[in-house]
Amino acid sequence: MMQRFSENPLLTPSDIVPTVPGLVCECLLNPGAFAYGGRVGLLLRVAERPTPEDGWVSTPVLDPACAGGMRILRVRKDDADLVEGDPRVFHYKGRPYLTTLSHLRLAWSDDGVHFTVEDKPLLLGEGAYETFGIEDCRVEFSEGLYWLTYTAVSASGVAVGMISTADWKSFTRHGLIFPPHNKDCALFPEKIAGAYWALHRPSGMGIGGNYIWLARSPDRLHWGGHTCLAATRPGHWDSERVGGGAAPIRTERGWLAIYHGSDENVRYCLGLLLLDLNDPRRVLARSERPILEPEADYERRGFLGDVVFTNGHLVRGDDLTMYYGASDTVICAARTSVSHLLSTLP
Ligand code: MAN
Repeated sequence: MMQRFSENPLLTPSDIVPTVPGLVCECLLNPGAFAYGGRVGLLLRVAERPTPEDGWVSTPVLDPACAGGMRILRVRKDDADLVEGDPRVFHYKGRPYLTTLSHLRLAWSDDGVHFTVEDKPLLLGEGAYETFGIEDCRVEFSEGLYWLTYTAVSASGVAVGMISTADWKSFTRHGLIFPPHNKDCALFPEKIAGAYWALHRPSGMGIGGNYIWLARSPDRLHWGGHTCLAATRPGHWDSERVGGGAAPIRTERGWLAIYHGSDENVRYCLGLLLLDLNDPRRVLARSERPILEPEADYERRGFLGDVVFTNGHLVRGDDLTMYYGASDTVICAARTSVSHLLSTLP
């Protein structure tokens, strides 16, 4: 259903200059995508960790009290207080930590295929709610500003932060717009029925699950009118968790949203939701089968194998270019048309 670029992967961790000496980029993933000044911009998630040492687990944590604003937590592998999980997380003394620290960095391209990555981070985690980093940023242009919605991670939880910019040089931080546990927040590109709308993904504890929700707001800061749009489907490719991608696309049949879903084997695929144009709380259709699933070698093997995950795309007329993270390690792209995607829905 989608044609992978023959140039894939477009960017890999070796394209990244580490933020500070002693760190290495382990994962390059999940870019937001936008057009600016005639170029294509990607807002990459760069996930770094200290150079691996035999017998040790170590991770960077942002800490304003430390020199350079960062400290390294270093634990012996045989420490009885260490519990390792999947490659992304570990527990130490009963507390969860991420194995990498993420920041957001820009890459630019004239053709949407060949990208040059900036040498320095654009945005680093700031303040008490971003000490474990910032991740998976959606970028939406509306009313003259780019609106960035991203995952803010700290010991207090996983939440959604928002930043706006006009020129990619100065930024306004709006703080957290959804408290923990929440991520995968995408703003709609325009107002509907006089309100701003956002997809987001709270996580239910015990009752409920990792479902896609919709909220509306008078000002993008205060959200209410909550509706659950899509739950996981037992026995399907999206049985364990679902979450929205980039901003839904306006089409003549409705708002077309690309979302990710994973199953009990932590295999991440992509599918579609179609929402009513005038009332996006109404789900008109949903993909039975994925529109993209991990098949290429670079999608099957990596930091977390069997993952395709998107939070950035560009639409020009009927053409859609989707940028995505593959195996939580490299950045790829695939193309299709909006009309073709619509034709796959009932
Ligand atoms: C999950 C994964 C990780 C991410 C954390 C925190 O474990 O998506 O990549 O770092 O959540 O958001």
